[in-house]
Amino acid sequence: MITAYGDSVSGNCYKVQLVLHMLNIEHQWQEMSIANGDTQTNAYLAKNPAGKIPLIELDDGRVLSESNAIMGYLAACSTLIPTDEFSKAKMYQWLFFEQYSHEPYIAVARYIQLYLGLPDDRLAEYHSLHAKGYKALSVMESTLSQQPFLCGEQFTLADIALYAYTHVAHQGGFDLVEYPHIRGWLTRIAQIPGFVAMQA
Ligand SMILES: N[C@@H](CCC(=O)N[C@@H](CS)C(=O)NCC(=O)O)C(=O)O
Repeated sequence: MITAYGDSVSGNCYKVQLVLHMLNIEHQWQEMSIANGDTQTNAYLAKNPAGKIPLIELDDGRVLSESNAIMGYLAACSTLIPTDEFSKAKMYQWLFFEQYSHEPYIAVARYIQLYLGLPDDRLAEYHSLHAKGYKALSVMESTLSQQPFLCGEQFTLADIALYAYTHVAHQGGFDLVEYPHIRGWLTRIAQIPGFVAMQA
């Protein structure tokens, strides 16, 4: 049995939760509170010295961190990973894009607004994150104007990775009104069997 450590309101943890549910993988969910310091205890740091969630632990004690690596492990041999080598590389293209060009802006703006309540000393940073976050959304919008999912016709881990923070981008002050293809894509993903909503 896999144990998944995560905070249900974190997008990175939600990616793992979506894969576990969409693939119907038996697991235990260990709810963690970053605010209460659960990621910084000695016991947790022994599992992940980086002090970050999500993390999964296998029966034999092996642990794996980094949301996109965890998804890759859980989804191995499933239809969430394309078999064609080029499509698989496209999926990785989007996973790296998510970590470098999307999450650092959209997730951090959400953190400053939702968790910190927009403190004055982070307002300038918050606004600079918007310019870069909207750029990432434009890249997605352009692709999704031509195909139903990020890698084409097939729903893959790329869609799950980018769904996680895009669907709550408004909580970071992003308005998707000018991104109709992203909005259509969000609706399509919410209809996929096994989909579970992020905990409010
Ligand atoms: N690149 C990592 C990011 C993990 C990460 O930053 N997790 C946050 C929650 S979304 C965390 O654990 N923060 C706790 C902390 O920094 O103390 C991933 O994709 O898993």
